[in-house]
Amino acid sequence: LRNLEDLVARFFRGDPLALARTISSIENRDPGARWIFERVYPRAGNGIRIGITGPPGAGKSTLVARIALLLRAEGHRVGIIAVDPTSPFTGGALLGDRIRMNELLGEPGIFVRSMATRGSLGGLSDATLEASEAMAAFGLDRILIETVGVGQSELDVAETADTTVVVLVPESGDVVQTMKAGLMEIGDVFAVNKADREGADRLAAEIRSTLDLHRDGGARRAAVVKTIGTDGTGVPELTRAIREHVAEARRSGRFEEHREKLARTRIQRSAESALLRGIHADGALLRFREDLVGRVRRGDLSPYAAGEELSEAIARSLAAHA
Ligand SMILES: Nc1nc2c(ncn2[C@@H]2O[C@H](COP(=O)(O)OP(=O)(O)O)[C@@H](O)[C@H]2O)c(=O)[nH]1
Ligand SMILES: [Mg+2]
Repeated sequence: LRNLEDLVARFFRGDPLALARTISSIENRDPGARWIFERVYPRAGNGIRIGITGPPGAGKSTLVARIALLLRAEGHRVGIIAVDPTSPFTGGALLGDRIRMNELLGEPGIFVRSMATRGSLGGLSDATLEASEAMAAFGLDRILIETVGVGQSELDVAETADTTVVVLVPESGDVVQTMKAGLMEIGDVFAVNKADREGADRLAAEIRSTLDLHRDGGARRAAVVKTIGTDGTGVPELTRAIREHVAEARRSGRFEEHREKLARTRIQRSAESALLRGIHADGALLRFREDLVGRVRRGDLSPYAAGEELSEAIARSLAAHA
């Protein structure tokens, strides 16, 4: 505990090594991680999370690096989390462009971290969200979270980010494929990157008309911005679109609504897993569950009715212990 207290003290004194240690302990699910998180969470409110998702190779990392430098120039302190299941953190290689990455790593006020999705259900892990909260508590007020838009991870990034940027490129296919991948619904801002290549104008127009088609009532259409990550063209406009989305969400109350929804989900999941742990620690409940398994297998009871019986037994057990 002395070591943990020392770590937290260094963390709040602004020592970046303490932030790195904290994130590692969160990622490894160290025994002390929860203790640290309890101290960190109350101060995590001021970090805005910006999710950047899209297919591999679309230029997410390149854009993240550019956005980070712009935000830094505006006076923000920036955290970057790269969630990349394929490449481990290998210094310069992570952001594709070594020079730019080194530029970021040398920049005070920018903190870069990569994380694996290891152990999660293919989505953005709880650890990623907690790491972003540690960064916020550390005083990083803009946190960019890059995730590869495959599987479920893009849905999770939309759940946890305040603003979601979907990065598409002319060669990543048409809007129909993008919709199938679930990316159209989650984008608050769309970047049509590699605008130096043929087809960018057409893709941007297609995205705009698809968004118009699916827009309800007076809702604002998501911004669609053409960018060239490699030379920075369009990145100021992209950064502005992100800022405007955050401001608009704050005005309309959707920002708070979204964060409340996330809090509700986390509380619910935490309570569910505590209850599950409770069952596994309770021999009588486990025996009752095995008895239910037998009855379900014999066809005496449906699995749903058995689930109801088990939950009633849990409730009785909780009441008895209260
Ligand atoms: N032609 C072109 N190449 C780009 C652009 N943006 C990024 N790239 C290149 O695309 C490749 C993949 O970029 P990266 O940022 O690693 O993509 P990520 O997998 O989405 O993170 C790299 O070689 C980049 O230099 C762009 O606007 N135009
Ligand atoms: Mg990348």
